Amino acid sequence: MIKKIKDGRKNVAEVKELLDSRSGDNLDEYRKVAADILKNVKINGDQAVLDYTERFDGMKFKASELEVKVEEIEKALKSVDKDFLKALENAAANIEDFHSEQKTSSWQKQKEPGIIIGQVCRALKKAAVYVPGGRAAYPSSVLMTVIPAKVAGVEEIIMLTPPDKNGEVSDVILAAASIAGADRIFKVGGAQAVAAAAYGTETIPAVDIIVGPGNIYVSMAKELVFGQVKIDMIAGPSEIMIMAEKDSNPAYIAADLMSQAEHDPLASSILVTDAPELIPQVEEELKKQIKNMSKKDIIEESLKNYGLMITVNNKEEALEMINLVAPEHLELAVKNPFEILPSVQNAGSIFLGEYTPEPIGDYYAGPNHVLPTNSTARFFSPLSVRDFVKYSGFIHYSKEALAEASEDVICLAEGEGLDSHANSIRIRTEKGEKSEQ
Ligand code: HSO
Ligand code: ZN
Repeated sequence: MIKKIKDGRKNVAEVKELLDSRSGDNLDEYRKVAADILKNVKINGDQAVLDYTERFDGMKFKASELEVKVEEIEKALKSVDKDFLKALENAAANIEDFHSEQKTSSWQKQKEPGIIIGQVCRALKKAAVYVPGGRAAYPSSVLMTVIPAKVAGVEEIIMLTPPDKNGEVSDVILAAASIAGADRIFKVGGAQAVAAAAYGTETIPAVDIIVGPGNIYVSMAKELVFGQVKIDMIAGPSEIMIMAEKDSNPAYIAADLMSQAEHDPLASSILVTDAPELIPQVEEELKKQIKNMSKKDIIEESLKNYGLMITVNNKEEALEMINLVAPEHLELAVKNPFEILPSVQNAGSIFLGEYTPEPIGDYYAGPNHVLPTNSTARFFSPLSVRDFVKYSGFIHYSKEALAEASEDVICLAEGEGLDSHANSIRIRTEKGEKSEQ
């Protein structure tokens, strides 16, 4: 049911091949569809958004119906189960606490007499958070995308999400948006939502950044508007990699492999261990536990296609495999996880110890669950407050300090053949004037 690789280190190519095989689709077709939608919305604004909403979501809205009304949010907050609401609030508090630590601030220093340098940090003015419709509409993702923007100090946070068959947004999504602090919510999905937020329409404001996961058209549209606005990252299907040893609990490992497999038939769940005897035990557990799962079919398909159990000779080799895969989620299901942590170079989010299963991070602990996938944890980070701020450097020189630096600057400017640059320094400094002769 799940593919096994013995001596993973010698068979790295096989592991790589399996990972790469997930992005088999030719994306050009999707990209073209998204590009057409972007162009139409850019030219025709609301009208194009309304046309696509009718075509793709089956809703014939007027422009004034695109925005969710305050009464709809109030109704949602009343109808959502009280325990669920409380759990959302508790999760939101943990997420806010974690992200508050990421706050980055402005600084300045007097480098020498007459020279002050520094950096100002400013929150982006407007952000859009995309929330997919249907089964992938997770209230937890609303918290994970809105709260970092809020902590950063973004002035206006809008949420974009497709309407359901009745022209509504689910109560739990509205409740999560309200708890997280979204300012406005629009019933628009797909590439047309990305287009509206990137270019602005009569009803939907243009923003500075668009974040959040979406389907392939949303991803393509985000890629295409990059530069016009900032985007976070292109998130792929979920991934989990678990490092386990002789005494690790096979029942926990099986449960956690399934926890990500249930997201998507394209999700990838990988076990790496230096204890070969663990593999049949985990398989046994998978067989036992999968029977009771409502998403059994998705789990089976995902494990069959992109599941992997890799044996290695020791922990060093396990770490080599981990750093090669660069998984979105990494569980260190070992006795001394903090000893392993310094050797992990590539992973989106790391879960230490057998009582730290991945779902505690998906929902609750505080770190973000919008994470780099497809091995991009080599260079990308989780969504954070830093995505919603930007920096400007600043400089102040006194007359004397400029005179002191002038010789070097004039030399560099002339070296680049930029006379007017040199002149701008020279005109202010005696030294500069002298060096002209
Ligand atoms: N594990 C997903 C996030 C999520 N899980 C949302 C449950 N709800 C990201 O890879
Ligand atoms: Zn999850």
